[in-house]
Amino acid sequence: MEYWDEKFETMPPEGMRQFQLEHLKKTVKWVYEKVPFYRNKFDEQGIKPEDIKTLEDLSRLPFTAKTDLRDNYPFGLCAVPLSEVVRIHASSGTTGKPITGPYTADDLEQWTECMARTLCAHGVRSTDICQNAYGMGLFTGGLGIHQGATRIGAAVIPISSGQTERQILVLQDFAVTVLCCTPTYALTIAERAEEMDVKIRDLPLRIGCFGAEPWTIEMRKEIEHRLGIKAMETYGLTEFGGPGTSYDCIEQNGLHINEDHFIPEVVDPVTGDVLPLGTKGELVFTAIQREAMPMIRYRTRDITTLRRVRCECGRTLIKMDKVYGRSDDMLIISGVNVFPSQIESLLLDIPEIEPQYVIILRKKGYLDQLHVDVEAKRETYEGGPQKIAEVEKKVEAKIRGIIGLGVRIRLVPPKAITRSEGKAKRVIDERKI
Ligand code: DLL
Repeated sequence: MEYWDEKFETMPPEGMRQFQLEHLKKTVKWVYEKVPFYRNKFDEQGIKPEDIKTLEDLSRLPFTAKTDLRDNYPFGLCAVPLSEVVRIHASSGTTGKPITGPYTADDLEQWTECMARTLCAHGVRSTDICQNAYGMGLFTGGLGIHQGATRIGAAVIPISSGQTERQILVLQDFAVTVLCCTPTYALTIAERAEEMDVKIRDLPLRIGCFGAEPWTIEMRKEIEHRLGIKAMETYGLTEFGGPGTSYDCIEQNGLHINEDHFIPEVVDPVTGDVLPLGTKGELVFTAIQREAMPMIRYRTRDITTLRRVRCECGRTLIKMDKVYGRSDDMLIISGVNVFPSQIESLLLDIPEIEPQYVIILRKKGYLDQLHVDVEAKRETYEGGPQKIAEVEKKVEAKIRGIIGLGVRIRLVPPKAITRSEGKAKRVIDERKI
């Protein structure tokens, strides 16, 4: 078994707790002294840095939320002068202002190491040829992978996302062994290759490094099958430097969190109460080694479960389940809570359709209506209206049976749904709230 940083990746839990406490204390003092926002918030709650004596005291600190970042845009939460900042990334942010991510030189170094750990756990080695099809730019995916793969010594191809035919040409000609992109873009590449009659399964490609959006286990299996690879996953967010916060090991049953950098908690999304390990809730992180913008108890809005389990890979780092969805993506349809991932899991089980779909929510009078447009496989579509109606009924019955909601399925022709090159948009909510 190979680790990138054996000391931390296999550290006994007691040693890790001591390390975390020491760095938590330093970070709380650091932000209290350097960031008026934190000082005011701690003062309001009557907490001084010296009050943090044990790891359990973390729960006494106030939460930080996305709105705090927006209210202090662009650099209000930055703990160092901009002269010490060497890089600034930002999240795309579909609405409002983006979230900024400033880094000092040391922050960049830590991020690079977190990414090297990640890729090493995925099985990437210095002999690999790594096609980096994450968006290169303000988005953290591209440069994060670039730095980590370069640190490992792999040959990196910084192709960025898009231009799918060129991606396929490079995959073939450069004998690429590792593909890095969003899972939905991997699927777009798989599909285009099939149309071009390129058999990616027969190429040297062996590992995928996917992340940046929720995807189900069914989707992972589909990608593994179509590309003939092991589809590994990384999770992260701009607020914590980008990808590399947690990652799959060869076991592929939960993502190890780099907990020497990020202390995780899971809380009840409504009350904010800390939940015990093994319970599903909202993931909260505290960054304990970052200098420029060390977030304290940041509410990620991502829903998962933390598990302290013995992993066959030998890593002792705590694991989080595959992200189930975001609390703000949870759809409340006629009072029923539904995650898009539940619908995706069901759809991917049906052989007559492609894994391309859009969930549309409408209102008729006071009633919510759930519509799902899903692409028919070519054979299904060519089967004619009767075949299409039959499959639509089958999908409707399946969703109704499991989620308990009436749904209107519309099978659309092959290619009718826009393909993703980055993070896919799966939900359109047309209801006026
Ligand atoms: O998406 C960082 C990243 C780049 C992660 C490349 C992995 C690979 P943001 O654009 O700030 O950063 O978006 C962060 O994306 O809060 C999650 O909701 C979602 N997300 C990221 N990774 C995963 C994942 C990057 N593996 C937000 N599974 C996060 C599910 C993910 N959701």
